Amino acid sequence: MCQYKLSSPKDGMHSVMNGRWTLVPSWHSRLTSMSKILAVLPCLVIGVLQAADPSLTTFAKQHLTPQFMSEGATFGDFNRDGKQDVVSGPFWYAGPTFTDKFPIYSAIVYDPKNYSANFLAFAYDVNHDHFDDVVVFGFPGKEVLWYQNSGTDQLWTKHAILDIADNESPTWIDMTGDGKPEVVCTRRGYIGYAQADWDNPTKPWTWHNISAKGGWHKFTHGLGVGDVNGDGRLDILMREGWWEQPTMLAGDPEWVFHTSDFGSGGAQMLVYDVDGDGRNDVITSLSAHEWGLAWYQQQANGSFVRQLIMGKEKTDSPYGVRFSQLHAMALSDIDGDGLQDIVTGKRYWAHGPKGDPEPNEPAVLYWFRLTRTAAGVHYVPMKIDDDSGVGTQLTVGDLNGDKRPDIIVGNKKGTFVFLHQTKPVSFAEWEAAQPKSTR
Ligand SMILES: [Ca+2]
Ligand SMILES: [Ca+2]
Ligand SMILES: [Ca+2]
Ligand SMILES: [Ca+2]
Repeated sequence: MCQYKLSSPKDGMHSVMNGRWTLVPSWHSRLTSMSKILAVLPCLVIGVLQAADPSLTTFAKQHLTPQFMSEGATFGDFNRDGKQDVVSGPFWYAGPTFTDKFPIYSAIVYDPKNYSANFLAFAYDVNHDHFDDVVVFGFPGKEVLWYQNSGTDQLWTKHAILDIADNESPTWIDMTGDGKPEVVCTRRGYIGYAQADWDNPTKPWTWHNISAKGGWHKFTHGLGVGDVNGDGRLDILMREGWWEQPTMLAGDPEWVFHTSDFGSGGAQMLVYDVDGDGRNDVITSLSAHEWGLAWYQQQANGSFVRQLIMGKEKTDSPYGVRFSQLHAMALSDIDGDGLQDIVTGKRYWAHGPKGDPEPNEPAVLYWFRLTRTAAGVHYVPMKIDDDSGVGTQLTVGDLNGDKRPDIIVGNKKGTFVFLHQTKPVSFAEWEAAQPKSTR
């Protein structure tokens, strides 16, 4: 047994970091004529003064393993060396190289035509010993566990959080605002959350219903947590609407339900003010096993209007891009322009090589760059890779400490890290690299 080498503890670095460049492309993309350039000359001068030359965002791909052991992945500092490490399935991979792996539990390699028992993972120091532990959501409808970091190369101790977590996009987030995360999912037909006794997180966690009983089951798709109405409290979303977190949670009051049509059930539902009008909007995959990506623009009266980003037909996208099965989503400001972009991709072989639309098309990974112009809001699809895709969870965060967001994927093609890189280019090179409108 050997102990992980310790130095400079650095806990809980999971916030997505904003980049700090590409000011130039953000306004350059808006300028298509000299008249426009002249009209914004004062801003242009400021932009030139503030910004470096334009940069292209690319990602260096690392395939940590081709073996299918999970459909989620995340990161934490598991050996307390100040470097972020990757975890997916039974192994964590030591940063910054991710070439050495260490076991958490006994590994099972699955046939990609079947399913793993590890769908999502989150890193958190559950027992406050300064070692990040790992929370694992198993197969939909099965248990949620936390694995206690052994601090050695010995297997970690397994603890129960919840016997049943229904829904295919359950999550781990501080929804109540007490500074500690909860498990949010559905269970036995109710939406709710599980809370630890943080003085002893190995004790059974307490489940709280927040809804009336519904028809939700273990394979129900689509779930999100975000502040839909902007009152500072996080609400819960599913495809049929959202539940408003009340001012007080004591006594488990039923949350007020607001009906809305957010598609037929996607993945992680994201809440963000896409158009910058002060009202939060909703971004979601329209169907986890079929087609579609949209944002739902919140109106002044609280209703939502669907704005399609990508659909079933190539003509649905202004850039002619289409792919199926967006079963994992995340928000991150990939290009550092201050606007949160979307990271998603195609789930590879969700139901094997013959199930669902186009299971054998390239397993792509994309970021969709949010762009606001005088003409409105749109997303520019930027391809990252075409031989990885997603599973049921992807994580975006700064793995290597350069303050630029990296991407981690675990799925039936294995475990992947995509390290963010920037390449200074000329305006002409930058323009040539941009997806072209097909309209
Ligand atoms: Ca580390
Ligand atoms: Ca709220
Ligand atoms: Ca808005
Ligand atoms: Ca951005």
